[in-house]
Amino acid sequence: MTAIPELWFDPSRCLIAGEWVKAAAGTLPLYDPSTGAEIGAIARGGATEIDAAVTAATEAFHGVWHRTPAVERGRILTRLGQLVLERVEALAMIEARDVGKPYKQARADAVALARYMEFYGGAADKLLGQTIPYMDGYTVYTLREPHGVTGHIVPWNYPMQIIGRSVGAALAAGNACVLKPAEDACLTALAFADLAKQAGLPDGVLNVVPGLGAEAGAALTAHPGLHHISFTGSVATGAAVQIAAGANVIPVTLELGGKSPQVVFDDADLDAALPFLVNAGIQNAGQTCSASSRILVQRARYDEVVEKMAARYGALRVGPAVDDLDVGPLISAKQKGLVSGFIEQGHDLQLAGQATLGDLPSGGYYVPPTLFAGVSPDHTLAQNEVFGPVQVVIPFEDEAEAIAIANGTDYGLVASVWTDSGARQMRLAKAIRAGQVFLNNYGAGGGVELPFGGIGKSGHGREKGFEALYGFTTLKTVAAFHG
Ligand code: TXE
Repeated sequence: MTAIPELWFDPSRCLIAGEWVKAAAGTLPLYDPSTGAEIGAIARGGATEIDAAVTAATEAFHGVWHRTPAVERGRILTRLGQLVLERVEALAMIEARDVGKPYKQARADAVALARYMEFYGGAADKLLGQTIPYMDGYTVYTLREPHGVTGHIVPWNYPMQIIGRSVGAALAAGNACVLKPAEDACLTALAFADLAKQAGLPDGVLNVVPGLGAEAGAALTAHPGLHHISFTGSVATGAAVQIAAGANVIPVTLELGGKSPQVVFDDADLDAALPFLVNAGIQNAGQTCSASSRILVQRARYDEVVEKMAARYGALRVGPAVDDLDVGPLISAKQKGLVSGFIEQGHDLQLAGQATLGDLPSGGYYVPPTLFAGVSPDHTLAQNEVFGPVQVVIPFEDEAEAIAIANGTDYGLVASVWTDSGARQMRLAKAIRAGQVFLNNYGAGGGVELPFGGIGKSGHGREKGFEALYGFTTLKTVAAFHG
């Protein structure tokens, strides 16, 4: 077993009430996706640790955090952002090892985590209420107040970014948090919580309980002491989380992935579009909620787009995270099985392009990035989230058909439109059902300022930007009668 040299804390413990504690059920093995080797152990948190964490958060909320001035909460988050920046290289190395993410992509996540702390640190004291003109003799105003104790269930694909957008906003709004990171990737969550302690976050305001979804995750969602749950993950688990939250009548924010299209019209600037068409599908080995897995191309440019995308696929380099190539391994043997199954389901399609897997560590969770063309919009590969480096190209005739195909899945997270026509850009931006629409780009650099979330099976509620802050508060109306 090779330890991870960058770790400065014991990864086999939970952080509860400011103490690093062992889980009653012991530990779970930790694997390196690049090699499949066991490289350590993480805590197997369960109902006992979750209960202790919710109790600690409740006490910290009432005892200190709720009464900490917004400006001071902001200062702590800003300091935390600074500590994250000072540790960027270490955090990136840990994430690369834990998630199998090529180093530069992991580094970008660490920088984004710092940026979330800067943004929400700066926003903490700008969360304003309103005064409402009302009847003579009254003064009416609204207060934005924290929910109390918020639960955060985070997946393994972008741990640092998702913790940043969710925990960062919740803390800025004055909530105390219980974070359940994914069993496949919890190291940077623990590192972040340790840095938060160093930044001066009072004990118990942020508690981290790693563990299995069915154990720690289910215990958290069912806990009657929670006041809000933020979940990012699969549709099936998200639905279960919503049902559990319903039993306690608390609000949930769900971000459940997508089948996001890029729509390429015949007047598009293809040279500008091409890098985005492919990168948005293979970044993080396709394990991105906002991955673009459907490329819709108008008939006149269809052959050209397929040919150029296929050439890029042929040139993609796949390898261990530390080699920092274009595509790393998938997160787990389970995910490799899922994605390989999807690729097999494309046997009736045109295999337009595929990367070659070279000499790779035999135990690593690699799949070849794969491009299918001539795909009908109702094919299983055009309807279901693959969550691997697999894209389909679908031809269309005109604008009406493009809109119908773009909107023709259960999801609605992100979309982009490539066209020179300003009028068409405006029409498509309105017609496409998605939480974010990009015109002549994809993702806009993932800005922390930009509200993000889905409709349909992609979930509900908004993260990032100020919208997330509103979501982590409850609005109180105060009506004073003074005659
Ligand atoms: O997800 P889960 P998995 C999609 C993607 C992927 C599929 C399966 O399509 O192929 O989901 O991935 C916790 N109560 N996305 O199995 O189960 C779990 O411990 C409470 C898209 O990893 O949803 C982890 O912390 N929590 C997505 C988190 O939920 C539970 C990102 C996600 O796990 C739980 C990840 C339970 N009963 C996967 N069961 C995106 N939107 O980007 C599990 N968890």
